[in-house]
Amino acid sequence: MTGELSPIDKAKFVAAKRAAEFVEDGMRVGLGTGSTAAWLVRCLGEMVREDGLRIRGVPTSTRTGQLAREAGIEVITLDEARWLDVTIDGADEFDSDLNLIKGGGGALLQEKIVATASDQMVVIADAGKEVGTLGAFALPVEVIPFGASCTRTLIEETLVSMDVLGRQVSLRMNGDAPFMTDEGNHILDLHLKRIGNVRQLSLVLNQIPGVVENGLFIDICDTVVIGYGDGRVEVR
Ligand code: ABF
Repeated sequence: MTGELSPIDKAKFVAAKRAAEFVEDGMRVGLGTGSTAAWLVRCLGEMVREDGLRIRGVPTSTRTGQLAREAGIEVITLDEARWLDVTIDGADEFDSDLNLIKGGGGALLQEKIVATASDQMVVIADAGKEVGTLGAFALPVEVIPFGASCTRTLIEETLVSMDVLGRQVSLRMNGDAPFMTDEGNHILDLHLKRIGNVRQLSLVLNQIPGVVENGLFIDICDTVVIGYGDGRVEVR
């Protein structure tokens, strides 16, 4: 399954492989999105096909759903599952409190709903995702297309009153058109550099009409499995 991997892919793979140990027979599992989560789906698929592991997976995006089916994992909806035993997903940044920035892949809304509907959330990441303070990675905010430029203005005005260094906001594009999420929404990327008060920013952003959800995951993640390019793994 792995062949010869670059150090970054090896780090993602070993983190995913270790995190797969959190999954037990009969579990309902939230399946994350992104290149690290894709390794997890492949690992779980192998366990299903070769070890007879019986799980039901709830994907956090269309592409993860497709990958899971191809890997041989039974896919169900979150409503069918009702609740999940564990969700395993990647992240763009994590800090020492296990708070996260997610959404670089554009799937933050389903990722947050699925993670919140789980007994535990395990994040898998290469060591380069760890930061002292969240915010170097642009914070994704999912907004509905209606009035998106007004929503953007309100966000920019909000940032002026917050403890953030950067205030630039950009509309994520896919070629010449705005990027569309699985829910048919747009993503605004907030280039903040450093977020002083993640809890406050998350609350304030979600109060703005037009904002559906933001990519700050606070008090949601229980465990981070960190992979290193030399094959080491650390569980926190
Ligand atoms: C998802 O995929 C996202 O929340 C995050 O944006 C991204 C991480 O991608 P990768 O694992 O490819 O770095 O988990």
